[in-house]
Amino acid sequence: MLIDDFGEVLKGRNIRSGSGVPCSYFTPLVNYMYANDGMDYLPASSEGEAVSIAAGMVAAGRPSFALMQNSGLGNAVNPITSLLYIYQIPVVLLVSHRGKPGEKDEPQHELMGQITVELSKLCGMETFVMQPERLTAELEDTQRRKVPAVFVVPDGTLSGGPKAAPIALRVQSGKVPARPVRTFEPKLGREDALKLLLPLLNKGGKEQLACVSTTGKLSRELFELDDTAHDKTNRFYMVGSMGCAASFGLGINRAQPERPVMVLDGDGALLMKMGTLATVGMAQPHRFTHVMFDNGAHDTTGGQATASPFVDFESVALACGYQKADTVAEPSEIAQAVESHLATDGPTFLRVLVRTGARKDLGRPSLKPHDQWKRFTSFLGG
Ligand SMILES: Cc1ncc(C[n+]2csc(CCOP(=O)(O)OP(=O)(O)O)c2C)c(N)n1
Repeated sequence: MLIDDFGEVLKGRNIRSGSGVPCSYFTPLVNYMYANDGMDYLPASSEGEAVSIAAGMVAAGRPSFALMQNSGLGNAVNPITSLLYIYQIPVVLLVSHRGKPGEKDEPQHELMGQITVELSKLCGMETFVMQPERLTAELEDTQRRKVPAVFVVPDGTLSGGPKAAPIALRVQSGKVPARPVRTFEPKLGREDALKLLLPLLNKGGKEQLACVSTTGKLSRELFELDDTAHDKTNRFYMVGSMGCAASFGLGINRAQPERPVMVLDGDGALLMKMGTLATVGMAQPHRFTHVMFDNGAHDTTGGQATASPFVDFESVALACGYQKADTVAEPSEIAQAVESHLATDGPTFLRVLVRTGARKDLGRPSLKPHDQWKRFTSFLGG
């Protein structure tokens, strides 16, 4: 199928944006996305991140795809099962079929080639082997039913199109000035620190912020603090897909650049998908405040240590292209620091040091994932 024809099919379904980690089978599509005005392609650091970016774009009203090599399907299984599937987010997944049985390919693709279609189905995805003559109808049908779907793309399905512009690689070192060494110690637990943020999260107005909170006890606490009546429509509690809060928030801001997005992350979650800091730095979302609640632990699962105390996140975020980065631990400074980040042209990064531990009677969001999705997309106007 010539890529221009495929592009027309996408446009016909109003799919004009996507993210991904490439496979050579998708070279025509990636080049096409860059060459065509009105199409938006954001390269991702990992396939799971691409899924989550596309999900954020869809949340904000832009039908989107995530493309990947089938070897990357393994990297994306968790966001597919615990984000797309449970919330029923209609992202179109394009998965190449390296190692297709009967075709000669390299040894690393052999097993994944045999299980790609089955694996996709096992992940709860409606799965199609892409056939040009059926594509429009299948896309139309899955979009009408608002379900995620996987299109497995055999070798040679997409062809033609423009050549890629050469990469102009010119890097700078030493961009992050040395900062004075300071030491911080946490005074508050995560829930008490979250409490300080509520007035900022709940500020109404025309440009009310969208808040995406990470998996684990942080989201459970935030929900219990003031959303048990289910009226905080600007919240998205990411109950699974650990590490994907920032990429989801990035997708939202990509689709609605004027919408302020605040991501409430954990140190374990952020470390799991640290490549996302670079993707955020590349994408430069201007209204993007990334707040990491750092307790040096996987607190939710029992307080096991993370590598966070060894990492100077401020420097990492700045080195990745964030415009501002700070660390804060004093209770009297937390809300002010967040407020100042919200007022700054982003992306910005704030590390909030907190103590481990949570209350014993902590519940879980009583809003079902798909109801949460409907509430959030309607807040975003989608
Ligand atoms: C992919 C994946 N691995 C492991 C888990 C189990 N898990 C749930 S929450 C969590 C800890 C998250 O740590 P962090 O982001 O630092 O947040 P905290 O619990 O400390 O607030 C882990 C490991 C998971 N949900 N998903």
